[in-house]
Amino acid sequence: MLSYSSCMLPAVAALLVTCHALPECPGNTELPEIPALSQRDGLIGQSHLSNGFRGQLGSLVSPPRRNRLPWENGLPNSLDTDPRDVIADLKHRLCRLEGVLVLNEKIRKVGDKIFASNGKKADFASALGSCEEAGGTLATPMNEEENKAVLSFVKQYNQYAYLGIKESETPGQFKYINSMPLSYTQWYQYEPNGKGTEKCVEMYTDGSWNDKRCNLNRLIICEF
Ligand code: MMA
Ligand code: CA
Repeated sequence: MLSYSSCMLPAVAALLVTCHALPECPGNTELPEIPALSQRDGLIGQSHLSNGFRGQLGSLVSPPRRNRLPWENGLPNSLDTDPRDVIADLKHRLCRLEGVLVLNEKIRKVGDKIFASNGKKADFASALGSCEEAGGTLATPMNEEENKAVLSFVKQYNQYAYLGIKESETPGQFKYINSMPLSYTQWYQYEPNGKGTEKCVEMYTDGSWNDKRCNLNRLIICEF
C-alpha cells in the first residue's frame, strides 16, 4: 500500500518547483494575494502549470476543473476538488507550517533557500550526509544575506559550523561541493592559510570563514 508520504511527495515536489511562479504566503507583502475564484475564471484552459503537474494532480483529484456551483461556495478547503483550490489549500498549509518553523527559529528563509539546523554537531562528512539524507545539502552562503542567515544559527547555538565548501586539488583554492568556483567569500583576515592541510571551511561567530580540518565537530546547518 502506498504510504501518505509517498503519495504526497510527488505532488508537494511539483508544487515547490512551481512555487516561484505562484503567489506566495500572505505576510510576504511584496507578493500578490491569491486571486478570488471569480477573478480566476478567465484562466480556465490556460493554466500556467505544466502538463506534468496537472497530470500528477489529476490522479489525485477529480473531476476536472470546473467553476464551483453556488451552493458549493463556502465549503471547507478540505472538501475542494478543483485543482486550483487544492493548490491554494496546499499553499496555505505550507505557509502555515513555514510560519511555525520561522516563529520557533527552526528555519530561516532567504529568497528560494531555506536554512535549517538540528543543533547537533558532526564532522564534515557526517554533517553533509545528514543534510543530504534530509533532501538538502550543507549550508552554502552565496551572498551577504545568506551568510547572515547561516550566522544566525551559529549564534543561536554558539557553535562554529561547517559550510558546503571544500578545497580543490590546488591548495588554497576553494570551491562549492558541486565543484563550481566560489562566487562569494567571507574569509577572516589572512585566511585561508592551511595550504592543503585544512580542506574544509568553518564559519566563526562573527560570520567570517576559516579553512579548517574536516574531522572536527561542528554545528550542522543545512540548506534546502
Ligand atoms: C588555528 C586554526 C587555523 C587558523 C588559525 C588562525 C593555529 O591554527 O584554526 O585554521 O587559520 O588558528 O590563527
Ligand atoms: Ca585556517
